[in-house]
Order: sequence, then structure tokens, then C-alpha cells
Amino acid sequence: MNIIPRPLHYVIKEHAIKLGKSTKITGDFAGAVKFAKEFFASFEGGQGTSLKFVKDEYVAEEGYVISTDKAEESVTVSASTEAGAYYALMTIEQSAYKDGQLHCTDIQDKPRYKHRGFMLDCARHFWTVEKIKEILEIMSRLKMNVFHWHLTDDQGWRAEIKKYPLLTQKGSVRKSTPLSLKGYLRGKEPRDNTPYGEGCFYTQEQMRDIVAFAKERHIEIIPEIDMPGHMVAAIACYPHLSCRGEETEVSVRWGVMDNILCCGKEEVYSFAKDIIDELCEIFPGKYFHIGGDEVPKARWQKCPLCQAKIKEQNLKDVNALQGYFNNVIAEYLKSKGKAMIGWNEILDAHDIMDKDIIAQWWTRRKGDKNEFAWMEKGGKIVISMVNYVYMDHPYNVRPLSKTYSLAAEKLGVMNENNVVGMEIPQWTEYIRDVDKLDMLTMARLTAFSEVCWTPAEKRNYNDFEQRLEASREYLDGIKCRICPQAIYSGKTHPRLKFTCASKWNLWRVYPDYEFDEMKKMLARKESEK
Ligand code: TNX
Repeated sequence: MNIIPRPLHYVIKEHAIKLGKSTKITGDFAGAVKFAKEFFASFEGGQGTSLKFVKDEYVAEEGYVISTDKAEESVTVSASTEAGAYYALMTIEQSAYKDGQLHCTDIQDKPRYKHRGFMLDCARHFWTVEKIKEILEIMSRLKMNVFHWHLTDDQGWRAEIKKYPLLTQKGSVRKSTPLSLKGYLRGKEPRDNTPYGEGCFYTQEQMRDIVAFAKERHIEIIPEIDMPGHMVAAIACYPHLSCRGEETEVSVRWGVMDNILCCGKEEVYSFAKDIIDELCEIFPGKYFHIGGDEVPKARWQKCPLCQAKIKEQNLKDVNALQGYFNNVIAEYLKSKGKAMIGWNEILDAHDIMDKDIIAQWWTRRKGDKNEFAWMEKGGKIVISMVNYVYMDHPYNVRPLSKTYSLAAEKLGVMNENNVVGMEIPQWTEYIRDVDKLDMLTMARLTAFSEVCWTPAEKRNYNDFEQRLEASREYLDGIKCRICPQAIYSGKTHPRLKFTCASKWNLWRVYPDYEFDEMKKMLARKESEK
């Protein structure tokens, strides 16, 4: 059975039932019935067969049971939620995609984690509404249910905010783009000197459309507005939001910028709240992501207004100032019925932080003291550990098997109650086109869907790889383009391995090198045919 993610329990029977456009499709879940009718409409036959969706409150949330009866030529799906019925259909479709033949299997399935996410950086490079919908479609077939939308960063602002029109008029465009890390630290990297980003933003109408598309497929969209760091694009539009108030440009460098929002100024809090007001009208989900990563505090140290705020609020230091900012925003979000998520650096101020904030754990620092202290207090986390899941790094640094091997226990998490779920991010500094995006994203997304869905004790990499290879035709059909095995297994450039020791090297080896190699390899294979 080539189902990905692997179902929890299944029994394979010998026969098959041929479903098709004449199959009688009925039941309690209108969404699943609609999608099932659409799917089977393209297959001839199915007379005398039935597919029935039945509501059963005893089935786990998002879980489903499929039972087949050959004598009756019937397939029955039981679920307690629309999402569960939908996931049952996704399983059926994977099994019957070729000709409508459903190989009879009785399945009892449910997800390991509640939060099964993918993050896409649309700030460094912009991805069209069509591409995002294509990804959402793939995600839902892999039973993933959270799309974390990284909408803003130093190098571009991509979400229309009516109250601050400059953000997308001016903040969406940067003058040039670094193309490689070779020579980057010396300012000698190759560059594309054409301005990037004119008109590259999502209108509020487009964001609403994407939310609706996702909702039909049981995906919640979490918008991220990264603050108080990674805000140069906004500061370029509204310089008074920074400590020094100087004019600046949308960033043309990657990395961590000193120029951040001034948390000593009231305008910064009202700016953040105005943006939240507009976005909460568009994104009905329960979460809002405030970024909070990589916030250098050098400017706050010297800023009289930040120092005054620290005194006024009786805060310990500049880290606590970020904690204060987080609490103000978290409280505001709460008043709108939302929960706040931030990258794990926000835990630098965990001692004063609202306990309901969720930390997205991507990097290990200071022996992870803050992270473990947070969990001990019952704090919640989403796991996105860089050395397992970062998709922007090359496969020779991080083969698919490494991503597949992620488990909370491996990070030292003692109590699974702390874990809301897992997320895999795709950062796009060096990803400029859809081919490269897919090459670095799709195989890992597929592997990761199983990490989130199937309990660790039921997972086995070799078995997964076999199913992946056997599923290529199905995956191609849903536009989930899996790169060649030789690429995702990471065996393409053994000679580069030794250069991958430092954080910078992670990127250095990857930008265009691996991609060009892959293209050459494919061309060679083609000519050999
Ligand atoms: C770190 S992960 C970042 C991003 C970069 C990424 C590159 C995180 C919260 N911050 O700004 O794009 O590394 O891998």
C-alpha cells in the first residue's frame, strides 16, 4: 500500500472495487461528498458501487475509518469531522488515482500531531497566488493542515495594509538581490542589479481568496508579520518607527539587521495593532505569528526612548523589553480571540512572558535552557529544528532521511503535552524560480507529512523511500514534483561534505551549485537514453 503519510492501522484484502462516475456517493459530510464526486467524475463505470460518508462521534478528531465490502461493492467512511472525512477521501484518491480501482483495505487512521505545518517565505522572493494554491492542494493531500505565511521581512513587504499604503508601494521593492554567498561577507558576491518586487504583494482580496481555498481543504493559514526585527522594509517606508528615525532603504543584504522597530515608541505599538486589526479581518484562524527571531538589541541599548520604557515598565534589560512588547501584542491578540506564536528567541524573556504564547523552536542556543524552562512551566512549542527540517539547505548537507528521522524525543522533549505540532519552513533568499523551489521543497514536504502524521514507532525510512518512489506518478499528477533519488539522498557531492561545518557554509555550498549540478545530471541522463 503506497499511501503517504502512512496510515496508523490497515489490513489489506485481496480484492478491489472499481469506483467511477456511476458510483453512488452519499453521506453526512457535504465537503467530502462534493470533492469525491468531482474526483470520480473522471473515471468511467462504477455501476452498482457505493461510497458512503457516515458521521461517527467515536472516531478521533481528523481521524477516519475506511471499510470495504466486496460482496456489497461498497466503501464506507466513518469520521467525526469534515476534516477526517476529507482525509479519508485523500487516502482513497491516492489508492484509486489511476483507474478508479480501490484496492480493498480496511484502515483506521488519525494524526500524531494537531499542528502539521509548512512555512513559505514570500518576502525574500514572491510566489504567485496560483503557486500558493498549488502548494495548498498538495499539502492537503498529504494531510497537512497549517500554512504559515511569512509575509514580511527586511527585503520586502508583501501584504496589503490599507492604513499604510507605502508598505506595498515602496516596501515591496528592493534595488538589487545577492545571488550567492560566495564573497558575501566581503561584499563581493554576485548580484542581480535589477530592482525586484514591483507589484509583488498580495492584495487583501487575494489573501481572502487564499484563506477560503485553504479552508475548503482544512488548512488554517497563519499570517506572520515579523517584528520587532526583520522590519527594514517597513522602516524604509516609515523611518520614525526605528530608534534613530533615519531614512533607509529596503534591505539588499540577507542576514540579521541592526535596524529594528523602536519598542520605546508608542507609535510602534499602534502600528503593530493597526496591522493586526486589518489582518485579523482577513485571517479567521486561531493563530497569529509575530516572528520575533533574530533581534539584535544594540540600538535599544543606546536609545533613550527604549531605556525610558525599560524604566517605566520596571524591566530588567533589553531582552525584557522584547518580552514586554510580546506581552502587549499577545494581550491584544487575545482580545480578538487569537493565540500568538513567535520564534523561540522570544523565550529570552520567558520569565515575564504570557504563558499562552507558543514558541516555534528552530534554533538551539545556550544549552536550550530557556526552551526547557519554558516547557517545564507547561509552555507550548511547535518544533521546526533547523538541522532536521530547513528546506533551503542542500540535500547533501541534509538528506531526506535526516528530515524523516525527526522526533520530539530526539530534541530531549520529555513531555509530549508541550508539543502542539511540527512545521517545516522554506526560506527563499536563494530560491528565485519555481523549479528550484520544487526541487528543495517537495520531497521534504512529503517526508515531513509522515513525520507529523505517523507515530515514530510506525515509521521506517527505507519503507518510506520505497513508497515515495512507487508514488511518483501519483505525486506528479498532483504537481508534487519529487527530485531524483540521487539528489534527495544527498549523495551527489560527497566532496563538498567537509566544507559544510559552519552555519555560513550551509548556504555557501547550496545556492546555485547543487541546482546546476542537478540540471547537468538530468541532461546527461536524457542524452544517454
Ligand atoms: C534564519 S529561521 C531565519 C531566516 C532565514 C533563515 C535561512 C528564522 C526564524 N530566521 O530569516 O531566512 O535562517 O535559513
